[in-house]
Amino acid sequence: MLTSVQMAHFVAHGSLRVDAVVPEEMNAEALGVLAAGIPAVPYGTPVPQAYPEGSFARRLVELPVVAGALRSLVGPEPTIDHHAVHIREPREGNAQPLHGDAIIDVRPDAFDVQLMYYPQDVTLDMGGTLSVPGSHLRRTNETDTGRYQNLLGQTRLVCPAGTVVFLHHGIWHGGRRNDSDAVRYMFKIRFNPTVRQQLLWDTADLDDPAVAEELQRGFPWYEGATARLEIYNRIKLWRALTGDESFDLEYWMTRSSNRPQRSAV
Ligand SMILES: O=C(O)CCC(=O)C(=O)O
Ligand SMILES: [Fe+2]
Repeated sequence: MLTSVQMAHFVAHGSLRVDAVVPEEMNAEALGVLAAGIPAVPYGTPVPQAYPEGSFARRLVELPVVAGALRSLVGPEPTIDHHAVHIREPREGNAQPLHGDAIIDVRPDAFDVQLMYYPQDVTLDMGGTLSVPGSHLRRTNETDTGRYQNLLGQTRLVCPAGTVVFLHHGIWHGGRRNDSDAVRYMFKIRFNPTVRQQLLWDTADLDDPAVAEELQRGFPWYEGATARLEIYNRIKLWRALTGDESFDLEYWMTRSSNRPQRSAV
């Protein structure tokens, strides 16, 4: 299970990365499995139906660290929205534009999680997935951000084999250009929650001051003032995740939601 500090990290960054969590034998197996392709399933298919017992994908999502993170973020029995094997071809000469996946989405208090699994070591020239930390709560629609070429603080994934990244569905991201001679594989699964996303993680450290520190993290591409709205959005999401309607950072939301109804006359 994730801790509250890790959840706060996810709420601030829009992602959580776990390096080399998938064992070597599975990574070796994955290259063949992903090259052959994993057939699509209908939207909303429960995990046991989408991935039969013993299948590669089922074993992947049942690895204890992966299962614990999913359970913490989307809860038990999520359904598969869709999945896809994403390949960046060797020296293919182009990158994907920056985008959010399938978003025309206005939910402030619930989110889908996208798992991205990399079976190989991904080096800087292999077209790792670029993402923009802290972009997930800033509403844009699909590829409307595609005109942005580079943002300060963006990360281009470089990782050891077996790395899994969990992403909020709103994160701005895109596959980069593969300048290497190797095919780059990534397997993505989007999960839809089927329960309220509230207190699903290991909450023992809920009052740890590191939670508020994580939630207030700034990113270099943010504007001076609008950046504060991102913190505001995170307060809203943290309230939904914890059920604590009085949670605040520096009194911001308490002040701006103050609409007294008591009449003085
Ligand atoms: O290949 C990648 O690294 C990202 C792929 C992706 O984001 C997509 O196709 O939606
Ligand atoms: Fe994408």
